[in-house]
Amino acid sequence: MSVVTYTLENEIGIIRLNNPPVNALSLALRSGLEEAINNAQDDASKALVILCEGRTFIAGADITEFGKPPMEPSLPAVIATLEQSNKPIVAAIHGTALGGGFEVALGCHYRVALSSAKVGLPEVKLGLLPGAGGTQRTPRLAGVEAALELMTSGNPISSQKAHALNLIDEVVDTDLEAAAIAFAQRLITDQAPLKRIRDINIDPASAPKELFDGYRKTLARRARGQIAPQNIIACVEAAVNLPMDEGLAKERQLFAECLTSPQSAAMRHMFFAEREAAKVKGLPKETPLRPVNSVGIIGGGTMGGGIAMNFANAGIPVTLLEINDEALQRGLGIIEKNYAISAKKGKLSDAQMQQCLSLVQGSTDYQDLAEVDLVIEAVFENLDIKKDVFTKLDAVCKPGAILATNTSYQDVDQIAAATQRPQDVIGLHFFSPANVMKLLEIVRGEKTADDVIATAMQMAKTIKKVPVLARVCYGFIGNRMLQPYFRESQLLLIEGSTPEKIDSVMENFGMAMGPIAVSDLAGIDIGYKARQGLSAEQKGPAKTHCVSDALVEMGRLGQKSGAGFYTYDPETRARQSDPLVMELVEAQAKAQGIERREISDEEHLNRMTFGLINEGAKILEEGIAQRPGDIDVVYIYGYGYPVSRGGPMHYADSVGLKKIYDTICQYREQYGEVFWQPSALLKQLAEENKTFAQWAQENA
Ligand code: 3H9
Repeated sequence: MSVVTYTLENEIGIIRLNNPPVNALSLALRSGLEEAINNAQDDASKALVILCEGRTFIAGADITEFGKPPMEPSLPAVIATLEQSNKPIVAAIHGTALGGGFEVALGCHYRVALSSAKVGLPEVKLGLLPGAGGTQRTPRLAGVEAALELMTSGNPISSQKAHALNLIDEVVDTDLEAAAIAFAQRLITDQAPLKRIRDINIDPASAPKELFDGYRKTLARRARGQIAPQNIIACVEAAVNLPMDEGLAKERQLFAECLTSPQSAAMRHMFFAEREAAKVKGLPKETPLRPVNSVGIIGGGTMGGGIAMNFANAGIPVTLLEINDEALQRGLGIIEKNYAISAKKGKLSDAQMQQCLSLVQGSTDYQDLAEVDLVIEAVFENLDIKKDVFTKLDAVCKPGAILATNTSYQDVDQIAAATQRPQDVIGLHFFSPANVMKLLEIVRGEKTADDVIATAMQMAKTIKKVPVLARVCYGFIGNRMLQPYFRESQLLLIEGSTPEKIDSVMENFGMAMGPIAVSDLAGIDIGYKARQGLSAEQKGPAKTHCVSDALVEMGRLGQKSGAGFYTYDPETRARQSDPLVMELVEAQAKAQGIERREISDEEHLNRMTFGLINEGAKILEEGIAQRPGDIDVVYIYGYGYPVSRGGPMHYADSVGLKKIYDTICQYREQYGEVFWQPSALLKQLAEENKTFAQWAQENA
């Protein structure tokens, strides 16, 4: 079937695009569209309408084509053909008109959209800029500031908002096709002029230099180290100061710079990795799903409350269970407070807040969970307590209910064994704050049923989470990998570094926060408490935890006590260095017989990032994660890893696995096997000169 068809109906030429699933601008679509426009110039049509079949208008350039040799006609050339048409062209937009798709619409002379449609230029999220005239045409229609906002945020806007910004000419509630045809008919009747956006001039007074400077500064902070946002600003500046064709040339040049950058490769990798992660190997697409129309949550603490909010936000009623009335009221109070903060920030209306709150009911009686479809346990992180909760759930919950644990470390199989229905038990590991963080690790136990896994993956989408499937091991994917990362940060500290140095190396790399600052945020006492009762062997070498232990024993627990590795301003929570900490580090180093030395930035970076990678490779070889891309998704959505690096495993591929393996072997010689044991998979791939991405393809 052809991806582009053309019909002539009463003087209107209708061009239909049909390239499932999202009408991406593949070579076939570009050529077909160009040909249809060219042919229509000489036929009896007086106006043209571009319509899309399926669920959406064009969702953009075909991202799978990037990185391959370009194929003619290019998208800018097709859009030039559209714009130069001597007959008016109307774009009829439903679903989403994104990126190159919206640029096609901007190349048309008019745009009609359904009220449910969204338009946007999300290229920045792929490390790109709108490269088919979007940076030049958007500010001409919507003004410079709105265009900068649209393109540097990458967030789509509603058709109503786009209408208010002149980006859409007419918004209709139903029957888009009829409305677009009627619009075209009116153009013919009125002999309306061809409205070419290129003919609009931008008033330079609307775009003072300070506006661009302000954006440059803000984005340098918000999107640290990223090229695309800065290049977008340069393109919009060109739109103001240069004639259209020169502006387009500038856009081409800066688009090419982005496209060939490792940043864009990393972000495009993430786009596909996120979608791939939602798929479960070996599970047929048609696996039946269990209903999730009501949810019970056990534990009304920060975690349980946050989880409850996700379901209430999705319109699913929640019963929140606490041990007694006092704890319950406290839990419900926290939820109310969180909603009030969101409402104050304008993220939801008062009516929406009331609607969400009405969906959360409290209870102190397990019997109230008898009829719910899904229960999520979010109680204290202790195996015996969790097992006890599951035994109780097993006694009251209806057959077929999914019983989930939010544990971060505990053995899901042991928890499942506390019930008579281990096939219904699964791990749903939310990340704190659970109403904000996008990641959801879904942990399948040995006996978890396929339909429970499939339902959990689907449910994650319903509550707007990014799901990643894991198997059972201590810490699953994300927290297990943290161990060598934090271990190396502590070793670097005692061997010669400082908290500031360690954090700045990782923050310059792009991490949202360095490991030492994260330890302070999480609370240093957590690890300390976990170590109590362990044998010396279980605790591991003293030099990995002696500084933390000493800090806790001084009452420095991290941010919550106002001091940890850093001290914290009580008002702003800004961190400050504390000479006392360095005195303590030096004393501990002495006690451990360590001669502190100068450590290069490169060694800092490699020891911490290679620690993550080596553990990630072990997770793959053990089958804990399905794919390297899944690990990348975990780190980017759950641990503040920079998206422009594509996650630890993509970063590993960009560095080269042989280099990483050789360096780890050298660390093993230097620091001992107790810290560095190279993964067998890493060794194999290094020897075969392969990447994790190649391995993933071979094992798809
Ligand atoms: C661009 O346009 C550059 C230009 O400015 C300049 C050029 C010179 N290409 O997300 P879903 C696949 S850059 C190829 O699950 P949804 C996707 O991988 C582009 N494939 O559905 C998935 O495949 P699979 C700017 C694409 O309903 C399937 O379609 N545009 C593309 O949840 C379904 O996707 C964007 O960045 C694509 N462009 O969401 C928009 N888009 O089934 C990117 C999707 O094998 N797309 N696929 O896993 C989206 O944001 C969402 O896909 C969309 C639908 C909102 C459209």
